[in-house]
Amino acid sequence: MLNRMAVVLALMAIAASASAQPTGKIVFTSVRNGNAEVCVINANGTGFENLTDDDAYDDQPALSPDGTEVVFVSNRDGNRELYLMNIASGDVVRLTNTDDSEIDPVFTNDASGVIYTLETGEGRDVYRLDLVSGESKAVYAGGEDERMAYQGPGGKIAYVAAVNGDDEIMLKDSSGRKQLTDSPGIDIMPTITADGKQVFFVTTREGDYDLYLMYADGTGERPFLNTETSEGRGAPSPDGGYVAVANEETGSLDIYVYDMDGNRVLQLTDDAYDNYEPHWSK
Ligand SMILES: [Ca+2]
Ligand SMILES: [Ca+2]
Ligand SMILES: [Ca+2]
Ligand SMILES: [Ca+2]
Repeated sequence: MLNRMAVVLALMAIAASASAQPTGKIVFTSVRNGNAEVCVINANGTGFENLTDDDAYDDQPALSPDGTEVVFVSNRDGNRELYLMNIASGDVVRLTNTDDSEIDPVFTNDASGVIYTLETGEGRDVYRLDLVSGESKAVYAGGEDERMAYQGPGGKIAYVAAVNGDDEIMLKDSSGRKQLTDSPGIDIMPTITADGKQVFFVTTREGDYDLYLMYADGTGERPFLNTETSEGRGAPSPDGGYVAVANEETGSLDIYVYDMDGNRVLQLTDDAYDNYEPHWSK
C-alpha cells in the first residue's frame, strides 16, 4: 500500500513538472572553437541547432514574435551588419550595408521592423529599420550613447542612455521618456516582461554583473540573480512565467531557466563553450 502510494505520488510529481515545462524556443550566442555562432534550442532543453556554423562572428540573435525568423549581427561581409534568417529554410538576407556597426537588433512587436543600435565614430544611437521599405530612421539619438533597445508590449521600449555620463535604464511609452534607474555604475541590457509590468536589467551596483528586476515605473529595484560570477541579460518568456539568463558559475557561460520567483527550473546548455545572450520567443 505504501509502495503504491509512493508510486502514485511520484507520478503526480512528474505530471506536475511536465505541465510546468517552459515552452517556445531560445536563440543565443555560442562561442564554439573560437568562433561565435547563432544557436537555437527549445525552451525545454531539446532540439539544439547551430544555425550559422561558419568562420564569421555571428552573435546577438533575436527571434521574431512568431518564432520563425531570427535577426542577428555578423561580420561575414567585412564589418558588422544585421542579417535575417528564416529558421526552417536557413535562408539568410542581409538587412544593412554600411561602413559603421549595426548591433543589438530586436524585432518590433508587429514584426514590421527591427530596432537596433548604430555605432559610428561619433557614438551610438538607436535606429528602427522598416522591413517593408528597407529604410532606417533614428529613434533615440540624443547624444547620450543610446543603445540596447528592447520592445515590450503596448509600445513600451526600454533602452540604455548614458545620462550625465553614467549608464541608466530608460523607458519610452505613450506618456514619454522616463529614467528608471539612477545608480552609480553600469545599468544595461533591459528587457521587459510579457505583461509589460516589469523590467529586467544588468547592473554593477554591487560590484560584479548581476541581474536585477524592477517595476516598469522604476520602483521596486531588487536583485533577481546575483551570484559572485557575471550574470547576463535576462530573456523573459512569452508566457510570462520564466526568464532565461547566462552566468559563469561552471567556469564557462551557460544558460539557465528560472521561474519568476527565482527558482532554477533547468540548465539549457552544459558544455565547455561560452553560451550567452539568450532571446526567447514562441
Ligand atoms: Ca560563425
Ligand atoms: Ca555595417
Ligand atoms: Ca547607472
Ligand atoms: Ca553576479
